[in-house]
Amino acid sequence: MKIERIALHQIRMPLVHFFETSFSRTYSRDIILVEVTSEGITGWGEVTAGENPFYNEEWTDSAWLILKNYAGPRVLGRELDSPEDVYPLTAHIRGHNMARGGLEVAVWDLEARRNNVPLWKQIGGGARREIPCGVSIGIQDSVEQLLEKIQHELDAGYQRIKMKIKPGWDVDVVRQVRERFPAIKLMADANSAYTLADIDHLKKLDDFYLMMIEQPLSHDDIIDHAVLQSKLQTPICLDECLRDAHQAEQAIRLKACGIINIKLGRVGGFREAKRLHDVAQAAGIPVWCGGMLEAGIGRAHNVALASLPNFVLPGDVSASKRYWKRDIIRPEVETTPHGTIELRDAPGFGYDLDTDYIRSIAVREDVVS
Ligand code: OSB
Ligand code: MG
Repeated sequence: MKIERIALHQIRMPLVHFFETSFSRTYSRDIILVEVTSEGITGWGEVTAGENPFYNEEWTDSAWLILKNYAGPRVLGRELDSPEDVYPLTAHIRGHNMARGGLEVAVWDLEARRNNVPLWKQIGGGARREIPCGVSIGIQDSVEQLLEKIQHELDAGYQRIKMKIKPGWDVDVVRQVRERFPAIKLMADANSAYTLADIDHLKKLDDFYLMMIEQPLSHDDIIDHAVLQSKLQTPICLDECLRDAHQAEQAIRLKACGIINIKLGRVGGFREAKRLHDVAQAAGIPVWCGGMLEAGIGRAHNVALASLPNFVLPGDVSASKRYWKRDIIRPEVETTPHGTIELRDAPGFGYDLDTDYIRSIAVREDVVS
């Protein structure tokens, strides 16, 4: 397949509720959609970079420039044997996995459409027909608000609750959540807000039998996580610091984690996500699919990813309406009453694009040359 055209569309979408992590509060997303065309068939990808370089080094504007000036030109006009070729073609670029990944996943979607198969089948997934779903709940203005939100999501059927923590919003808040909800599957995500100096404080979280604590230490650290894990009963789940399968293999070897969060953008797309999945599976480490407040394309790609065999824990993949008044796909992503998302059998990522709506919320568009 030869990629004949690569178009970039940046859209702006306000969130239904702000989302607060230890690093920032987000009210509105600026998302780049990547459209790739070959022989009249089009594939779509979504770039998961945030609006600021606070989760990792990437943000919407950096991703735009990487796609336009580096990743796009390396793939445009190339004869590809398979979507697997995109990752090595752009590997000369250091970092910027989310920009590279937005293009890579678009080529996978294109290949699935060329073969007239659903994306989950194209990537070798389909181990389950329903994806178990959890929710990620941001830091709130009050504990009462957090408790209400958790109750609301449990009523909707979600299978596990992830709460964001940061210094000043951690042990006491988790204790109150546990008192109110003694039996739920509960976990906490710190987004790198602590250091090894906080070991004694973090050890208090062991009292609340959390499923895991996600990325407590620095965004680029593995070694200190290994030290912390040796002192904690609660499994550590790594997110930010695992950018490829090799780093996951190193983290597993050092016993830095018991669980891994896989995000398509963070690792540069499906090829590396699958490799990371395989490394974890071989080591007996369960994985789950993380989220980056995606619009419909990224959300649908996550559903496909989460159908691989070792995605045995509920992911941060949830219904469109939790994020958007109106999503960019039809139908929107919906959950069953028992907190799952069903795979769809339409070719590619499985949903229709609402192109009129995308056009109406586009803030810039360009083609790679
Ligand atoms: O660390 O998993 C994270 C959102 C933005 C940046 C980082 C993270 C998150 C989430 C939200 O937890 C997951 C989602 O609901 O999309
Ligand atoms: Mg996380």
